[in-house]
Amino acid sequence: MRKATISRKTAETDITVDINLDGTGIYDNETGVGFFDHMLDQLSRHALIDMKVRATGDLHIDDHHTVEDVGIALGQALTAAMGDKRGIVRYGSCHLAMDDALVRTALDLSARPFFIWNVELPTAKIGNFDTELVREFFQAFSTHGGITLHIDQLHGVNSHHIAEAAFKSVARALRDALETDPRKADAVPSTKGAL
Ligand SMILES: [Mn+2]
Repeated sequence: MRKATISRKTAETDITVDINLDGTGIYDNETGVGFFDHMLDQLSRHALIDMKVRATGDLHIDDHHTVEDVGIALGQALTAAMGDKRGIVRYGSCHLAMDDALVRTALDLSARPFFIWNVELPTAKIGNFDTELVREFFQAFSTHGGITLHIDQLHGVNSHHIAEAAFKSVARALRDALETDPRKADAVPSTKGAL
């Protein structure tokens, strides 16, 4: 089983993340930011990654540090759980439709963080949630997960749908990339021999 637990404490946030990449999408996420919990649940459920997140952050300031730092911790957990990446498919992509929203993700579990975010959320808020934090989360997750991550919005008018489609799209792409390649389960998927 590819599992990891990461605890990360700063003056701004105190976070514990528990993941199992070989799970079934069982989730239990409490960050104090309701919409963000809803998004983490999507990530877990559609990537089939068991995920437990507990975060206590300086929400009296705003949600920024909490969302960004969960992205950092989840990325670190992904890196730790993947280990040497032996046998994984490595690449994943997904066109994810959700009502008006259509979001495409293409990713490479390359250990070379690169982040493209071509998404415009039309409103500044979803409920109390600052929509700009969706980008901050994925930037942190890409950096610390060592993911080449391209997220492009093809359609969409509703911010909740676009954000949720982005999380689900990343989840499905991640699920595919993390699968074991049945034709090459014994090797690291790179001509370099290491990732
Ligand atoms: Mn929703």
